[in-house]
Amino acid sequence: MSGLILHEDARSGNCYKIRLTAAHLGIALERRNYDIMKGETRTEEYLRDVNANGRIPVLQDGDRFLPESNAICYYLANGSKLIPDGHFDQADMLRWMFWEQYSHEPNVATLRFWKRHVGIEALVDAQRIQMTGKREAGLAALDLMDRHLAERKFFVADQFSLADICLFAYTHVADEADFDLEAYPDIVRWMERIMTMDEHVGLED
Ligand SMILES: N[C@@H](CCC(=O)N[C@@H](CS)C(=O)NCC(=O)O)C(=O)O
Repeated sequence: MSGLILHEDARSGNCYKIRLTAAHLGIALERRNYDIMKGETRTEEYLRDVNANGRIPVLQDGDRFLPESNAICYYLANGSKLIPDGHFDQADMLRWMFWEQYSHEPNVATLRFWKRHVGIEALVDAQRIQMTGKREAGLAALDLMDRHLAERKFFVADQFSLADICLFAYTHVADEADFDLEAYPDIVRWMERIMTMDEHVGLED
């Protein structure tokens, strides 16, 4: 790995995961910003040269381009302290990262995006219809996390790992989607543990 470039929109939690992983590992990233609200990841050039899927984040390593936030975190952290030893714990870490993408991010992050960036009044009917279901699924995700953390400091193997980083990214800003984090005391304690680590960086740093 050398001369890594992160193609991002700095407001995105998916991009923040990568900066947080890099900070914990002391990896330098050059940052290239795109405004997703202006369709800057949907241009012919971006689709051809960076990501045919039209989204950020993408990590560029030389002439290779890797999309998908959790895959990028895994690439940066492979063989590091952020991945537990043991095949079961490694798979369990991936379990939480897949769960984040299926059960957490599509609900918590999408509601945050609609509220904070699009604006509720600007939503189209198809999005409005989905709001109640996404809120219920977001509440269920936070509840599951809180119950899991009641008996643990971190998600997997009693150590800070990529599972924590990937889940922290959108959980710590869930209040921006009107989720009341005070209702989840074990999530709050877990977030405090993460935010007080020496290597921690914030979403807006
Ligand atoms: N599963 C992908 C999701 C990527 C994604 O949805 N990115 C959003 C911002 S968080 C995006 O690029 N939206 C712009 C667009 O779709 O035009 C990941 O984890 O990286």
